[in-house]
Amino acid sequence: MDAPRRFQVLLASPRGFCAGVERAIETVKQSLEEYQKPVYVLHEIVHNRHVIEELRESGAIFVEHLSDVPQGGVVIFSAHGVSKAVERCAADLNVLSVNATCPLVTSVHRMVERYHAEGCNVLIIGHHNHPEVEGSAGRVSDGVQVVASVEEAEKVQVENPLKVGYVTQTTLTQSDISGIITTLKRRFPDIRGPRSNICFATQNRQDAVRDLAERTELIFVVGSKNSSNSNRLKEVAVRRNIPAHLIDDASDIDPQWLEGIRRIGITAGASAPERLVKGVIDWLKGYGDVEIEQLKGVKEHTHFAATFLPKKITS
Ligand code: 10D
Ligand code: SF4
Repeated sequence: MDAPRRFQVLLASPRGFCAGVERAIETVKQSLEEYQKPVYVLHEIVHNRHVIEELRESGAIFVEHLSDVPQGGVVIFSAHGVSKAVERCAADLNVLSVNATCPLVTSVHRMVERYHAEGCNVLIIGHHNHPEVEGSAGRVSDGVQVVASVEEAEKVQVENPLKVGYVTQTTLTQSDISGIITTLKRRFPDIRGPRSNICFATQNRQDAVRDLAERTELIFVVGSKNSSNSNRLKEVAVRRNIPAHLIDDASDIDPQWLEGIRRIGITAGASAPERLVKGVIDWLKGYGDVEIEQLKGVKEHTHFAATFLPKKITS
């Protein structure tokens, strides 16, 4: 008979929900209590399948178009933020909008608006078609382009090379953006922009995975496939030559991944609930003895109060 398997499981710290995600989910929950159901949410409130399923069961209706919200209805804008056109359209359609955009994304919006008001072309370093990038680009009417790679940074054309500003998506890695920023600075020496807009929560979770990768042979990143920050956590591990898998929950685990593995690291993206991490640990317990160690990491104290809910539309 085979000897029982033993796993040492190391948990990254910090991991899971960030302050912006907690606030966004709380905003949906409060809205469900405050307004007559149903409450509509434009786009997934955060990019996590389990969070969406849970809120859907509580009465939230997720839509991709404002035209799917009935007149007089309530619509919540997701944590990733929206364009000015979406805000205007909601007002025109006479729907009550509740803004669950993370305040750190809103500060990127303000930066885009300021550069534009000062006559700059604005370059948004980030992923094409990601809702945060689309929302940031849509804060101004023109003069914005998305730059997703060094190749795109080499080719991008601006009206006046002396008047250019850039911002970045909040959930990238420093190594994703450094080559792009270097290229832009070489081409447009007067370009203005921050070191990055990568947020503290994204950075802390990446630093924690680096720590995890030093001590483990395999890493599970709990998070959904459309979650940018969760994908970046997997990349951080893979770049350190540690096999890593992005899993929605324990049911995604292929037991073959565990062949010859003793030390397993677990982390979770900023939109992944902690109960899913517990589910992975419980699943591993079904495979052998599990010894758990919680790594020490940066403590996060940031809390964003939930969105102020406007009064119901009565007419
Ligand atoms: O895809 P993502 O990482 O931007 O979003 P997710 O909903 O997974 O996590 C929260 C991050 C936000 C809202 C972007 F700031
Ligand atoms: Fe806000 Fe950062 Fe969380 Fe995005 S990952 S919601 S920017 S705190």
